[in-house]
Amino acid sequence: MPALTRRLHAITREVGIELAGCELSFVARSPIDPGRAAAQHEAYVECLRALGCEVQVLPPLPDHPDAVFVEDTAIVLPELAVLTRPGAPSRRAEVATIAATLEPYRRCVSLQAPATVDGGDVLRIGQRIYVGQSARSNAEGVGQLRAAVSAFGYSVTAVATRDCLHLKSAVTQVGDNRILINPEWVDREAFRGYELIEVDPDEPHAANVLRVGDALVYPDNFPKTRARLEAAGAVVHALDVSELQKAEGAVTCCSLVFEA
Ligand code: CIR
Repeated sequence: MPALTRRLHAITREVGIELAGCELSFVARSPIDPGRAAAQHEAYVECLRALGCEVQVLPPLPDHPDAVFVEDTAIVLPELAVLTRPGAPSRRAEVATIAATLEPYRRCVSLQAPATVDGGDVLRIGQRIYVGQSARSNAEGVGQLRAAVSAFGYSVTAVATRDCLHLKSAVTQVGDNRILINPEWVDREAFRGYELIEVDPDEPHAANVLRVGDALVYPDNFPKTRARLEAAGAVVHALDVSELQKAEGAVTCCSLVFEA
């Protein structure tokens, strides 16, 4: 029998000129150079391509400074895509263009008011889906997401977060049964059964990793936590995303990666 080949598709969106007008919650506003951010984003796209993704790059969305952070607009599962209702009202109009982009690949269902969910709050590990109860994602959002996906065998669990924007600011998957976590921002107990790697205490923002296949795409400004990942055998592709970090973005938020 021929081996099955996994074709990974990644949806991204170019950085808009208005990035400096982004939403900010836990990061102090500082000057953002959109040209520099765009160059960093291009390197990110190239990294995804080098890791085997077919990358679709959408044009910037005028009047939507945060639209580069496409992760927040959808949860893409093998069986369907759930279009979110982002917690920040300024971001809700981003969803329609992502819906149109996803429709060739997945049946799409939409969360409805009063539900709010940001994709950054949704961590899927196999059939388990964890949803951060942050300022962006509410209990109604958890309920509607559960109703949409439980028929496919997924469990959906709400997880409290603190002092950070999203659940995936605090914890991401870095191996089949391994996660990287900042225990100051989310309780370890919520992830019992997984092997935990903790961020270095000097690098609280270091828990956000994008896993593509077995490779990890990772900001280049967390060397101490990176050393912990590499000591555990991880292959890390480090990128300068410093300008996107000023907009409270990181590496998972700039793409929707799924099997096409
Ligand atoms: C926001 O506050 O919505 C954006 N400035 C940053 C969103 C980052 N999204 C993510 O990490 N999933």
